[in-house]
Amino acid sequence: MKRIILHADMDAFFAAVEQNDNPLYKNKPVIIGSDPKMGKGRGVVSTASYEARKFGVHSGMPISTAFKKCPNGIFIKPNMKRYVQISKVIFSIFNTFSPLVEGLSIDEAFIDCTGCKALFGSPTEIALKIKKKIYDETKLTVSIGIAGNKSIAKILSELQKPDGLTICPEGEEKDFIKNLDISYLWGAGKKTIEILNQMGFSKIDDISSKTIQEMSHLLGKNGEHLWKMANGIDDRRVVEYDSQAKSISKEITFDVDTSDTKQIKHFINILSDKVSRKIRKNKIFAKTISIKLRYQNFETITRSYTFMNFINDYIRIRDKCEELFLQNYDNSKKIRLIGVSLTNFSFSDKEYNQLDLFDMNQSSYIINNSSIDHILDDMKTKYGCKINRGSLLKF
Ligand code: TTP
Ligand code: MG
Repeated sequence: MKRIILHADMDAFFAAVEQNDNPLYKNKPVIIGSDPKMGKGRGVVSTASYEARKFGVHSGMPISTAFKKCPNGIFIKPNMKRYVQISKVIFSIFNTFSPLVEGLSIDEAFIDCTGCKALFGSPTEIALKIKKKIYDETKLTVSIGIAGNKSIAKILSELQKPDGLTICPEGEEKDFIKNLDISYLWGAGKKTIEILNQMGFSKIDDISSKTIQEMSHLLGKNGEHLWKMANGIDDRRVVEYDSQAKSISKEITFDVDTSDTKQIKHFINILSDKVSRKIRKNKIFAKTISIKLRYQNFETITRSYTFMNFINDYIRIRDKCEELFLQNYDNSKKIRLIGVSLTNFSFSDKEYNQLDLFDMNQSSYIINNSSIDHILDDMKTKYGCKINRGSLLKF
């Protein structure tokens, strides 16, 4: 089935939030960043309202330069707490349209709407609904690009900012972007653009008209990547992951408080399976494991362990959680809630398994179990949740 990917990016996010919160700033050049100190400040601009951009002010510019360009601008220090609060509202709106939302930053996300047609209408209708809901709930505008893959959708959301909506018809990806500047390509950093400009590349077409071998010869792996992007080729999935999430956790409150170690260990098994499955699904590896125990009197303790390497397999997560539990549980008390969480992440597309060098006697055991993890992940995807490890069945 053809994919429908939306890329949504809020317009002048920090500045727009400030303009909303203070009506005096509306339609004025607002510059978010450090104190300009009358042109002597040393920080940089976080972002600028579209009114300030007309003076040539933009993100990353020294605040002293911004002051020179726009001396009558309204300079405001960032209020991250407020922006995070609004970001949460926006992401929860994205999630009402699809479970597959991949946050890229505080104000932008990919939303995979493949299969959402019956529920929410055509891709354009979905995008309009998202825009309206965001506006209704926050009074902010968002620009959306719609395409069959991530990189084209991302380029498209930029094209008609602010309050834009751009859709690329299926099969026209390459033509749609060919006349754009190479800086639009996702993955073309400042340095790469400089190098490409020096080589005479300026439009995306200058890259797509070369062969992949020529681009690889010029820029190695990045050359191949840019060639694919320039030709509208991008198979990367939207991964259900909030880039700002710093932990993945699962917890359970017992129906009846318990001190039955066997029962608690059984639930540690289940929680370990759930968190490990979630990180594998999102191609995340974690280094730190924590358990949380809440006793009957609500006293709560958390205990953590950090591995030498990044891991994502059920067995090591479960074994360590059990160990942490047995070492720290005061069995004179009943437990009300138990939780398992993973933090300290690394992202990788590689399905590799780094083994703890100091734990080589466990190596084959872990490799075997990792293979079982992947087989079970695949089977669960195909056949639902009825298939499980024996250890997760009744205790
Ligand atoms: P962007 O989405 O890159 O920019 P924007 O939302 O301000 O403007 P646009 O309409 O072009 O999307 O970044 C989102 C927020 O992240 C931005 O409002 C402020 C912050 N930010 C920085 O703090 N520093 C930076 O260099 C950039 C690019 C963004
Ligand atoms: Mg933005």
